[in-house]
Amino acid sequence: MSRLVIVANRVPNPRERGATAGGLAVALKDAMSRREAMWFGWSGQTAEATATEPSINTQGKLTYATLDLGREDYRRYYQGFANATLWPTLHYRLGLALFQRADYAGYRAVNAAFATALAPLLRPDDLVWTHDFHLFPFGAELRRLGCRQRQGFFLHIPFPPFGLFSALPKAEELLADLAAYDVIGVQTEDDAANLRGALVAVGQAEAAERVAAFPVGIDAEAFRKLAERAMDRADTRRFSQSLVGRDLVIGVDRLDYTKGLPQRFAGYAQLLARFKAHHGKVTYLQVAPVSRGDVAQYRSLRRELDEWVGRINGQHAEPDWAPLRYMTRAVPRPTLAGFMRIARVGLVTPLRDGMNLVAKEYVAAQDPADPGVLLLSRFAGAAPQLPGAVLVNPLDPDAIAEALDAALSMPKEERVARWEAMRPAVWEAGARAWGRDFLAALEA
Ligand code: ADQ
Repeated sequence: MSRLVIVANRVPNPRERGATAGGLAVALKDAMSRREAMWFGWSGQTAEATATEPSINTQGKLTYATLDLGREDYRRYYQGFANATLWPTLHYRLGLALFQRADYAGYRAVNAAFATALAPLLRPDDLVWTHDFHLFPFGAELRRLGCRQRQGFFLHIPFPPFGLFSALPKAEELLADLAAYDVIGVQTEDDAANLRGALVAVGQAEAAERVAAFPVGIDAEAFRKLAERAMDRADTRRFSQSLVGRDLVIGVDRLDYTKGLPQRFAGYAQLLARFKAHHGKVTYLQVAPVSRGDVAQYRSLRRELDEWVGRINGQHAEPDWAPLRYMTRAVPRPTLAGFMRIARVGLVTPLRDGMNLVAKEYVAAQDPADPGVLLLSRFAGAAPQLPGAVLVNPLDPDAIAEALDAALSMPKEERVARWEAMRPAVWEAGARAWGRDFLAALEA
């Protein structure tokens, strides 16, 4: 079996165990545990200048090869072009996208520097699998250095229609770079159609034929066990007791403007204002660890959410009941799994999301005999895969309130039927199937 080389912006630190917020690390674990593998990318550290030689750390069959980023490169490539230009654009939020040529130059320079650092470590029959929007040009940079290995690319976030993407200066260059990859994977059929359309529009019809959808899944059985075992944990029991019989609604997201949190809070406020039956009977816990806290839009979102929390609790709380509990810390996975199992409603309302693994984790965590209801944005990549979810338009707080009312009042029979309808997709289209299918396409 040939070695698998995973290239991603961020390589997890093998010495750091415990809570990681971020879908990529979760989804790749399985693909890498099965063969000899190397994980190459940024160390997460900054230095005076971007390193030219990776530091190498081998643990059994897995080698970590990481580079520190220079501070200026970090600002231009990571904070700038990746997070302030591509992230909003690919999530259909052109109004939030900032474009600066110097950022784009930094983005290209880091992609080139990464390729120069990886090339000497490659063996002729390696499979190189590059991930996500940070690294569109990476494959083309490797080709420029004469690397002939099979190369795959997977985009974890949405790809919008060409009319929107083409507003991005340098859109054509980025699309042309994708032609270097032998397989180009995206999450959904909609993303695939959009990306094919864009490639055809810029004269890359041949590359368009290499685009296919590979929806990311989770290790559902492992998450189910985690959730079941969590019922015996002290933190789960303490939390459960603190609810004193009230129904729990749970939200778990990185604190990001794509996740629809202000609209979600507005929807919950509408529920409390319009559906008095739930007054004093429901608790909503939102866990939203701060992410990209050094990017301006994320700081203003955080302030906006702080205000919402104060307003909702200020208006609706009773001395012995706070309708909304809000945490901006990461929570360890076992604790999170237990909280999801206790929750009567999983509230997952991103404005756009490549896939959204939290939706699948919520389904996996449920007790089959008495499952909760998944309330899901129709704009999450997971929506077409989860037919038992209650689908909502995440931009419409009234609709969120009505869906919450319906979910909280739903009889057990319907909850069980809906959960059963989602079980096959969550278990069978899991993390393992995703890695296997993508690698099979890459090896073909
Ligand atoms: P993310 O935008 O990070 O991922 P998501 O798919 O929901 O979103 O994955 C987040 C992961 O981090 C989940 O496993 C979740 O449990 C965990 N997590 C979230 N909040 C947490 C918290 N407070 N504490 C601890 N863990 C937390 C990107 C794309 C997604 C795509 C994934 C995978 O944006 O659309 O599904 O990659 O491809």
